[in-house]
Amino acid sequence: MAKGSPEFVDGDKFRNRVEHPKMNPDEFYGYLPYAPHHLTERQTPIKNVFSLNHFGVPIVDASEWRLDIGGLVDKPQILKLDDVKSLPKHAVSSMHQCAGSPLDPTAPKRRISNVEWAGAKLSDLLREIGVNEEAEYMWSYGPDGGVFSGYPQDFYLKDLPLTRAFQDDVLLAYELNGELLPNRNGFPVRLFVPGFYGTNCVKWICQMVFAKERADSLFTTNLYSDTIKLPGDDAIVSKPVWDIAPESIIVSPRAEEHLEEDEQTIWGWAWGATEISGVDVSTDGGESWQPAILEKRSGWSWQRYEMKWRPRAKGQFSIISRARNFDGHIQPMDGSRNAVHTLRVEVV
Ligand SMILES: Nc1nc2c(c(=O)[nH]1)N[C@H]1C(S)=C(S)[C@@H](COP(=O)(O)O)O[C@H]1N2
Ligand SMILES: [Mo]
Repeated sequence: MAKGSPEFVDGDKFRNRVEHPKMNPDEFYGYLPYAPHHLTERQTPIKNVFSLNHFGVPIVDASEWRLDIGGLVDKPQILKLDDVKSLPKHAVSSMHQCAGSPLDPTAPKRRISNVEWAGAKLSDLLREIGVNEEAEYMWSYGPDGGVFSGYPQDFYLKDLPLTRAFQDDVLLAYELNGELLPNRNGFPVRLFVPGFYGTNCVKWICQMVFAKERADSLFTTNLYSDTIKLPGDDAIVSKPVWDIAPESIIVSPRAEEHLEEDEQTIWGWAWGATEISGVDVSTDGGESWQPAILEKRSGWSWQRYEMKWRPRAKGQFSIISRARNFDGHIQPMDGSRNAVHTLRVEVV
């Protein structure tokens, strides 16, 4: 029996197994329709919102969609779409970011969008179902299965600490930028956890289980689990890929752009699980840095920064942006998913 398959968990936690929906496509599907210089708008239009699907895209009929809730709760139940829509509707504008390939977790991929999600607050539902005190985690299941990197899986399973799940900005979202979710973004209902990497935001969510322990499955404790070494300690510990690390991109100029020798505006976006406190920009490949002007964070949205720059000569320049947060965490130069964004331009 494969870990991460529903049989791996107590049978009585799974009263109503959802059949696998049909998938189109029925294999890994990445939709990455932009380059950094296209991200000029504060709200990313749906056509430019990236999408990542380990097994493909389930096509779920809204009238047949069910959310089976069980485990350590007072009132296990099966919800329909109308039940979710009958809860007060709440919108959250937020950064949305993929953590990158779980097979190459230190490679920066810059799969990002800044969008508005709307739906029910998960916390409203959690209060209604009466989550028991001993529960520590919420396991979320997507109905999509298949083979990922050689591992067969029946479901896409993730877990969330309940301390996070109870915060009232976590959504069972059914709208993206004011429209119904596109299939690839989780129609009809997906989880959205602002400040957590996209991998945690289970799409087409069909089952939630409340448990004392973490879910031991392919996408929880195997993949999307960073190994880190604590300072002054030889032990290697693993850390789930939850909070988004501080990061920034350069929107303008674009890579390989030819610039005039007069004043330029270098600008872009910065974000993280907590507010970004500063962005520094280098125009000489990291030898020197100047602070950019940075707006304050509003909600969970990305923050715009800009810096004026007057090139003093013709030739090639390497531009880098580097964000940091109030805890002093700063983007590394390389070797990490949130490594700095660097590009070259030519002053002519
Ligand atoms: N059920 C399910 N949920 C999923 C995934 C998936 O493959 N299956 N991919 C995750 C990953 S890795 C990311 S980055 C986000 C992408 O969300 P989006 O396609 O709406 O941008 O969905 C997450 N939720
Ligand atoms: Mo992702």
